[in-house]
Amino acid sequence: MCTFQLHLEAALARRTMAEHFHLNTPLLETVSMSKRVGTTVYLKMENSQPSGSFKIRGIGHLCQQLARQSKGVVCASGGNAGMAAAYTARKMGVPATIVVPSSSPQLVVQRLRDEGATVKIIGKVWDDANAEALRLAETEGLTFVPPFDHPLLWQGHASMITEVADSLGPGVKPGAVLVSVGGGGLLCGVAQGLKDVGWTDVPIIAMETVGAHCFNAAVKAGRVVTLDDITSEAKCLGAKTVCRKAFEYSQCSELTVISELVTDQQALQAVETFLDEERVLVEMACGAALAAVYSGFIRRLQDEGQLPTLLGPLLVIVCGGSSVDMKQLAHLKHKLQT
Ligand code: PLV
Repeated sequence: MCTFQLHLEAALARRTMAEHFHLNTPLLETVSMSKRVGTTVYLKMENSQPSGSFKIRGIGHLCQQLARQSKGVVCASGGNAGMAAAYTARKMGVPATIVVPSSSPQLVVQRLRDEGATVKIIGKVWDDANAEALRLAETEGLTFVPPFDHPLLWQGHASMITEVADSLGPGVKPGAVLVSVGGGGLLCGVAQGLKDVGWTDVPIIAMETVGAHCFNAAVKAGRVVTLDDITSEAKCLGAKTVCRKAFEYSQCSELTVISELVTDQQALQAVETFLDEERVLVEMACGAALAAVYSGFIRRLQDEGQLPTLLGPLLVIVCGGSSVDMKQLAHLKHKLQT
């Protein structure tokens, strides 16, 4: 390739980077969580992204690559992937159709409409909505935006780890990374990010709620399996089948992935504690990861020898989520008490 072409490629790459839709989010040290775990805990505040969650990283990146000439995008979502797709589409001047299951709260539907999306409510769980999104992509010629299963999404999500490496500076490395798992896109992005920055020895703790535990079920079965139903209230973790790449990461010797479950009550309690102590409201999908700290799982993993007693800084991906407000929080509290 000639020098001119190389310069052109580099300039184009820089332009693509400069045009990304996500923000470089803050990395905050939390004293109250650090006290609980006995090591410094850092929060990667993905809740502060436009559209309310980390999803904008991968979906923004994917849409830039695939939807520039699109007549419209279609995305099936528990809520947050849809929010990211609707936001990105609005910025790109492309129409967005978001298909959500009936289990998504009304406030999500309203927020999607506020973003300018056409919202369709189809089926009971995300998998039903996804079948409709695939059908619409096919029949209407729309660009299909998958919420978790695509290499471009993982590449986009990986940027959060690169940012963490920049924020921590040379010579500082996390002792472990804590993430929530729905369909496994965040897990794949974090795994890729760890590889990108040479942190493959940093274990990933993958958290799900009981009743939305497709990754844990796959790890236990030794193969990708499909759950019969989603019974957890953490609806944004509610994919019945985890993506193959996430399962492969759990099996590969290059990385350590520890899969753990919490109850809905623990995830909700974590949301409340996080609100009280960090003054930030996130949804239960994110609470699943936070519960690993608040419910003592990290300490237990240390006691069991799965994590070192002298653990380096714990990195918590605060994945965020828009499917929550005070009314929804009260509703969930009431539902999970009875
Ligand atoms: N939510 C997806 C999949 O739902 C969605 O459509 O929005 N934290 C939050 C706040 C999320 O919204 C999600 C995924 C996750 C964590 C898990 O990410 P994943 O799916 O990449 O593992 C069915």
